[in-house]
Amino acid sequence: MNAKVERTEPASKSRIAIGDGGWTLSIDGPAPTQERWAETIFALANGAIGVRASIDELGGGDGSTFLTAAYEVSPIVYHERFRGFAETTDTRVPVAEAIGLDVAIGGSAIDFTTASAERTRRTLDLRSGVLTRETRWRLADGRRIAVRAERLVPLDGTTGYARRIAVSPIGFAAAIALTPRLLPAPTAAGQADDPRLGVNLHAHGFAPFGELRPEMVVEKLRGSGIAVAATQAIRGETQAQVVADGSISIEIFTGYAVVADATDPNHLSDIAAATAADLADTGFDALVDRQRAALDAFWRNAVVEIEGDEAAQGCETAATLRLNLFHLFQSAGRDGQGSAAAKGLTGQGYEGHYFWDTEVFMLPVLAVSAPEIARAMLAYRYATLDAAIANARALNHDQGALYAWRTIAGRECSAHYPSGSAEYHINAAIAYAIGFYDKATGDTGFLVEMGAEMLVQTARLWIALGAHEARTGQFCIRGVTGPDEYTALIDNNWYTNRMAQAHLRLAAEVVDRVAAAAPDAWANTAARIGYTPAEATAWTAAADAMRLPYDEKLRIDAQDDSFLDKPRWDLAGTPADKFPLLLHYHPMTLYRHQVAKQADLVLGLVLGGDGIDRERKRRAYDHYDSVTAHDSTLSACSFSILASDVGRSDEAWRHFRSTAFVDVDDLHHNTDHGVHMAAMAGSWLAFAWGFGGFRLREGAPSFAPTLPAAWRGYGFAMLWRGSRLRIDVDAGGATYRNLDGPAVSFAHRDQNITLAPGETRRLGA
Ligand code: IFM
Repeated sequence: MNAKVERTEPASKSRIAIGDGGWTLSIDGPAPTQERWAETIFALANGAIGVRASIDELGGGDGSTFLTAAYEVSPIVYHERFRGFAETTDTRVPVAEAIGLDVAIGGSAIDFTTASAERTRRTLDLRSGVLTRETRWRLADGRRIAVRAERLVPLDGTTGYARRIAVSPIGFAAAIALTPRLLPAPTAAGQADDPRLGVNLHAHGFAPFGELRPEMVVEKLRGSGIAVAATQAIRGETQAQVVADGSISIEIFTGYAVVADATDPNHLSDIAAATAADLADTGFDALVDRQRAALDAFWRNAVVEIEGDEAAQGCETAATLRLNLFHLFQSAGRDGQGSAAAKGLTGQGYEGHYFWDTEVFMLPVLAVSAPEIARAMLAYRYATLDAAIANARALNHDQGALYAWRTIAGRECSAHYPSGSAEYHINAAIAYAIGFYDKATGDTGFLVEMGAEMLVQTARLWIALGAHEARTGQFCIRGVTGPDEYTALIDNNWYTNRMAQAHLRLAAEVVDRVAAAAPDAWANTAARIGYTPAEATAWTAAADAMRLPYDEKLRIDAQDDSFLDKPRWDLAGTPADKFPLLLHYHPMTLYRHQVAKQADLVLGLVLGGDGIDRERKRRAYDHYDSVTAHDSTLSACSFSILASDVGRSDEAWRHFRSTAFVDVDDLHHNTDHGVHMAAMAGSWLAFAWGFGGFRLREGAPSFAPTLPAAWRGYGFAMLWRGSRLRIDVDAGGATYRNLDGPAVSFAHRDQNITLAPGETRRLGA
């Protein structure tokens, strides 16, 4: 075990209080230094817009609002630019701020920066999706007012949000006026010394677009040409004579419009105004009802129940897992034009980019809880397939597609290719997600329309990149970087090769299946992309001969051809303040050592561990745990899942908590940049895949549940090909229920089970 670097110390001491049986979460305060953390944790989104939980009265000007479709494109400035380097980067920048509220009492505007918040409580209700904040202010003149602000972002993907704000003078009567504030977009955060944040946009960013108009902000990004308009509609009287302890309440509806290559600012304003007006016509209460219905549907599939002893705070864990799922559900794109970014829509971290996180960690969770969203995420990748083909050509591959390591619009945005463009495993991640989605939904229509073509183009890349070695005949993939970003440009990364192997087999299988299911459609696609059956033969041959390095001396699978020969980094002797290593050591220093940033081989054994016996996995687990810094939040969940698999239950629990509480406890000290979506999704994977032992075996679900010592029982559910399967685990065994939908088949350990609609089966431990 590598306790020295384990993230268990919360940076945030302001704990979250749980209510309503684990369905509401509240933050009191917090201390001013934790304000950015609280804003992130309770950010609301709907895949098209994200709004941080900023305080309305203080609000505006610090980057609270993001739109999926609003991103800047700016040049990457290199001192030495070589051929094929990424030329520009996309940056999701904060847009015009409508979050602020001016309050005037007796005609004088209140300056809330001189007031003190005696009490602030934010409460997020996971069933209604409403964030409520109550603040009691002591004003500079000693009088007190109470503010209650409710907020929701409609989950249907509207580019807008709704608020209801009530202000009460405590113990005095007064004329009160409320004026919603609307500010131009603030400047995006610069990168400084932390590569996990944004870039310096220099001369880029928003500029006014069209004539200035009251109550409307219209701006255009100088680089991308994307324009954004924002406006508000109000319901209720904005001024009133309020009796002592009475209140004035208004509803504010903010609408945005975002248009690429806009030429007419008035058109943009009209769209924003219509969005705000639509929301206002519906009204806050009706929006809450709709929101509740959308969330009810999600929670029916995304069940998390934990029966825990008090010491383990079972309820707290369940609520945290639900919060993580809530973020995942609300952040993912619904329209096929965007997906789920590493930070969702909650902050400026990683420039709002999409990485492999989306397909390996997030999508499998949504495929079994909100499959229509998973489909939309794959549709986004399909929409950027041409950019992936262009990217492959830029890297001198004469066939196939290589998805960008990090991107918004599809172009490669990574300026540091050793831990960027060299991470070819992103192609396998997308293929894996297609395969998982297909198995979970049986949506052959998706394969016909998009999936098969994506698989073909991405499979071709492995053939362009790798080769059968003359001496051994093995298919080798050289000069790539695996998930571990402290080891770069190596040969035969086990994870990459294993995933590529599965990818090549999947592509061959899907092409056959689609050709049989939709011969005409497939004939058209095949002709358009120049596919020939000889390609599938080559894919299968490459998969069969794939090199998967193994160390005979240590009797473990090797991360790559050279990793195990390098000197080990002294993790235990590295001072705690030198983590994450990436902020303190030159990358080349790290590359020369046997030290992993994150799960690499271990993730390979989770996703591609079929046919590898438990003892061999256990030896690998022990070795790689001892050389992993866990400097990426993507690491802990894979370690937890493999630890469960190999019977290291204490370790499974420890890593589970590191992934589950990553943002709630700010374990990596940067939740203010945005939540860690992969780790949040990973917490459910560590729960259902780890403790529940879920895996795909020959295309069907299989479970091997274990019970963490701290709990009396737990339950989860998944949608599988239209059936809602619920699994409850306790010390005596597991109960499986087919809650609704057709008969469903799965394995419980080695036993094959089919449950008829409505059937329940209890199976021993
Ligand atoms: O995709 C990850 C990568 O694996 C590690 N660095 C952060 C990226 C975004 O989460």
